[in-house]
Amino acid sequence: MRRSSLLISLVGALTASVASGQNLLANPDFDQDGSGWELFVGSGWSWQEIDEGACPASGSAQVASSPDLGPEIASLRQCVPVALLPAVTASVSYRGGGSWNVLYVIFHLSANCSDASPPFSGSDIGDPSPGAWARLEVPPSAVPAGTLSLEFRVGGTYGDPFVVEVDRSYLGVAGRIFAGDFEADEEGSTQPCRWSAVLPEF
Ligand SMILES: [Ca+2]
Repeated sequence: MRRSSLLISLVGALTASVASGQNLLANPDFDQDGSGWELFVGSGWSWQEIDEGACPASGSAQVASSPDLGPEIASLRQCVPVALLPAVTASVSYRGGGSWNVLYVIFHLSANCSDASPPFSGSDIGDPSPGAWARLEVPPSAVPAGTLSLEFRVGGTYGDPFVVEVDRSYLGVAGRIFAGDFEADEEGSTQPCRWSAVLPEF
């Protein structure tokens, strides 16, 4: 086997564990709690029984802002250890928010998103959406060599205190395929809340 063919085979084998439409985030739909997520900047955050698609078996997160070197900022994040990903894309739904709201995917050379000055892969910025859910979409970006973790960070900024709600997050190699999973309520009963929806990405 030629060296280039061997290298391609090895890379293929090491990335084969991540399907192209697989969501790499834990608890991306906030179905029953806020596990897997942490506050980055803000006065606090909580899980709430309000779902972006009114699914009774799922909820969302609510993040309250706090002053950060001047403006009010609210930001929720999740760190995902990765290896040898060729590219990544991300999206999330939000409601409310500040004067501008943003989704970042941040590359880290450490495995726990602890780099002091990591390069930003990409971002999407949205206006305040007080009455309806809106969506932020980060286009596919190549993952630099040496990246060991990805930080998914969503939030907003405003001059006055504000609250932003977050739901239906996605981080993957290719675009999102399904609008949701089979959400399960507290009794374990699954509810296919979004399987009749038409996906706007297609
Ligand atoms: Ca949800």
